[in-house]
Amino acid sequence: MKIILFSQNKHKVKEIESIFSPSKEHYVRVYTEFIEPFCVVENGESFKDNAILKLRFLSQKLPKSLSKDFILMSEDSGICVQSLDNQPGIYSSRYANIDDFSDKESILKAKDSSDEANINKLINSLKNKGLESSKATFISCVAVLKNEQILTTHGFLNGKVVTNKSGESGFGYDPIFIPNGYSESLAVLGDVVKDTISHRFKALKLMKILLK
Ligand code: ITT
Repeated sequence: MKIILFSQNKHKVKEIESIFSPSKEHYVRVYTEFIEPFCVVENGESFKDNAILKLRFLSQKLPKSLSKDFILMSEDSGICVQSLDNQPGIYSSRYANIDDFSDKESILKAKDSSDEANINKLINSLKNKGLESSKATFISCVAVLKNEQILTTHGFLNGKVVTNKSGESGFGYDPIFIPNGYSESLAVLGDVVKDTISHRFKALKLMKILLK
């Protein structure tokens, strides 16, 4: 299988490459190998909407000859924290730049924020409610365009977010997320464990089955 992946997030790209093709039997190439990088305004209402938006932009921007030879892929993901009304959800990458979750217009204008700022905002939001932890779920939606047909799959990872950071590995909210069945954060558990239990792993595993 030959895949062109849309993502600006180098951590995500690394995870998708190693999960999707651990022994390099398939071949995953990042879109910037073919065209200039471009941004997608992620204004969908769900992970699936946003994954499909990214896929459509990729398909429009790539030369048509490539779309014939390659399967196109995108992914949208985030974390839903139960005690915070399932925020930040689809807005996980811009969480620290959102002041008011009821103001949709300003949410759509907010830019992505750093992982550190997002984590600190989440920790403060929990502490402001007098909490040291909350149940939380990571969600990933993988979208693929193959032979002019769009396919999507989802993966979920349940656990809890805590107010103390630990570990260096991974990205995003990994230092404060402890998966169910474990006592350490994803950032302590490391790539080998994360890539066999993660939301992204589960969505990609289903996608591999659909693509067979
Ligand atoms: P692309 O859209 O270019 O792929 P992105 O980082 O903007 O990259 P998303 O819009 O899907 O991707 O936002 C995902 C955000 O959700 C990410 O920046 C993290 O804050 C969080 N997130 C998703 N998966 C995660 C994971 O495995 N570990 C930690 N945080 C994660």
